[in-house]
Amino acid sequence: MMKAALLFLAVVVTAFSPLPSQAAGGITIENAYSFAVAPGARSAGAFMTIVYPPSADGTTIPDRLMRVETPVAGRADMHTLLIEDNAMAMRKVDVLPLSPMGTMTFSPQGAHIMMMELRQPLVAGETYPMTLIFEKAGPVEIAVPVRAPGDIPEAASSSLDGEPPEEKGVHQDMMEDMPEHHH
Ligand SMILES: [Cu+2]
Repeated sequence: MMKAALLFLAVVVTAFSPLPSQAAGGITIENAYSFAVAPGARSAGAFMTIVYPPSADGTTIPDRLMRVETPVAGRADMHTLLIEDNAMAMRKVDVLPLSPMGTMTFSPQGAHIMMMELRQPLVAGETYPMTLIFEKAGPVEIAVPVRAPGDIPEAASSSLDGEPPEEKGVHQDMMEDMPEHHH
């Protein structure tokens, strides 16, 4: 009798757990989003927070993001932002080591996932599938909600230390300023 009740409770809890975060191998993806892009756009960014157990000694890399796949784009690259000659520069990286601290945030103002050769417009209110492939944890599948341009999720923007959400992320600015960086 007791066992049956517990089983029922477990099923209910599973059914009502929040949809946007999926876990695999201790990795959870939170607050994933993209901004809507018009038909004909060739590229779009994807942003999210990766949450996982921090390394025990505070220095070891817990895992590494090896690859990102999505059916909506020909390819999905990982970009980091760095200061180069006093200007922000994007750099494509083949592998992204996860911070020992236990969270890693992709944002319009920092590292991000850059989808290239878009196969379809991203429409606000819709979601699209994405798979993040980690070295140890393996593939983590998520559904990425598409938001209106500049509409950064509250939970994500609060982690930017009170910085006001910008109309355009650094990425878009740079795509316009740096012709050689048009993906
Ligand atoms: Cu980029």
